[in-house]
Amino acid sequence: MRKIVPFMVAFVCLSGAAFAQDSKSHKATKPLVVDIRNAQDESVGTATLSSDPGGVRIKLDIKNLPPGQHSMHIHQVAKCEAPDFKSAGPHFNAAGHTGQGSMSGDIPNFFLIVGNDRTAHVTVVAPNVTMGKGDNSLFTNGGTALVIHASEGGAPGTPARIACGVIATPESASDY
Ligand SMILES: [Cu+2]
Repeated sequence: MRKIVPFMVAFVCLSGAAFAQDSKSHKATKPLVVDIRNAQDESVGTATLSSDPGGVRIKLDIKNLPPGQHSMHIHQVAKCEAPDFKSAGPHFNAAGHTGQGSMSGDIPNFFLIVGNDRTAHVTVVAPNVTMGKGDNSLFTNGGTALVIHASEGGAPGTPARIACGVIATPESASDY
């Protein structure tokens, strides 16, 4: 027994050091799970955000949304107030972003397709944003919001906002 204890102490120290180094180098890539809620303030699934070489990867696991094709964007304000989610503000557009006809929070050529079982499981990369520092970070000015709109082809103009998830600055804000 006496011989085992020093060995275990050494092992714990080593693994602790390895963990510290690992978490440091992966700070910006730590996935963030966003709870998405509908106008009745019920959870309709999650979006798992992670850093991607092409921007921010968004893995959607949706349940209980109306079937059909929905547009989805990142909006400016980290506030989702049911039922209309106007609180999320306009599309997120970083200071100085001059993408041709697109805003930072747009996800070009993407529609969320919800099946007849009211679920969707899809991953998409938002190309004009990051989870790091800087103007186009999702965490700039306290965060942003993921907004899902009603099916296309409904009322003219901008389709209503039917679901919203706060992309809040992580508690470890100093990491960003
Ligand atoms: Cu939108």
